[in-house]
Amino acid sequence: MSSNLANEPARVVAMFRKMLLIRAFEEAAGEAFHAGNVRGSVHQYIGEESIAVGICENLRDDDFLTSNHRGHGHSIAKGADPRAMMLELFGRVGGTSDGKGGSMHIADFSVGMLGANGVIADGCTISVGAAQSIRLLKQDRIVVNFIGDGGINRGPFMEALNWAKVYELPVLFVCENNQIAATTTTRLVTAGEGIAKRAESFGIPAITIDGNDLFEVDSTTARVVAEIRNGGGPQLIQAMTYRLRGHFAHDPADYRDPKEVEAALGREPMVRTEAWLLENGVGVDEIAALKAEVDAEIAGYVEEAVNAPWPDGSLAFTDVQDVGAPAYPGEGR
Ligand SMILES: Cc1ncc(C[n+]2csc(CCOP(=O)(O)OP(=O)(O)O)c2C)c(N)n1
Repeated sequence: MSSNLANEPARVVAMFRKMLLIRAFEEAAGEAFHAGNVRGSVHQYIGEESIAVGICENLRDDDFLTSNHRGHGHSIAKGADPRAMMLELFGRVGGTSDGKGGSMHIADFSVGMLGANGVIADGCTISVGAAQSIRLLKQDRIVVNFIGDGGINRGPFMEALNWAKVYELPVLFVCENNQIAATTTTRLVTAGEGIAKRAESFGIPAITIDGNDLFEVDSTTARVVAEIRNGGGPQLIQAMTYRLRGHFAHDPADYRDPKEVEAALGREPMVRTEAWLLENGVGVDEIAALKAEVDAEIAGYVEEAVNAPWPDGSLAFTDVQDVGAPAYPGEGR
């Protein structure tokens, strides 16, 4: 591991704490799903925490973020409130969208989190639209779009790359390459030489890094974000990683070679970051205290969410776009 971060142990501790918070949130979200408390799917971000944290620690609050179906980690890293997120997963009052969005539609405009998205690759085009607004308003914000390696095979990715480059928009595409899309090995369904080459074919600089190395993610992002903010146009980071759990909480992922999973466990970001901290003067007790603190924090949010009120049914059609959907029986229109 090498980056400026190495000279800033306190910053590493703060980033590690955020990674722990994401991990604890995801474990709790999975348990809540199995307990029947979460409607719909839960896609856990377990094993990829260093990417969200390493990227978002280099953003400003007023920078924008678009995400995908695996968006809890992105949202927490960008500063969304995990308490409100848990309420959202449970569909309760006080959730980020008062319970209407759920796991795949977490959004918090107060921290620039424009939304997770259940439609693969659709965050790409939203990010380009947001970047176009930044350009028109002559601001110096940037937009980060998180996309999976499966998402790069959908049309909106190509469309977004093209538009971003034609208008030299301030967008950072971050492809989290965990090498599998649902249950399909992505390499088997991807033509050409892959993600980075695809971006380069549009004239967009692309770099491939070890996404499980917090230090590499941090140093690369710091450089790339500065270049984009200074008007350098769009760029892409391909962050190599591995999804340690199934595609969603109810997927046992038994289609994977156990040896591959075991090898991945040895490279996982929590263990690596913790090892660095231990080697650099942070005590075992301090780390144990951090873990206990975040576990208690998340447990408190779960308890609150279990007991929180459901939204009033009369609010079902507020804050949602009504484009003339068919009337419900008895609605009288
Ligand atoms: C347009 C569209 N097609 C298919 C799906 C079903 N689907 C949900 S997640 C997923 C795989 C996504 O893989 P990737 O982009 O690599 O992200 P990862 O799950 O690995 O984080 C698919 C095919 C969808 N949600 N949207």
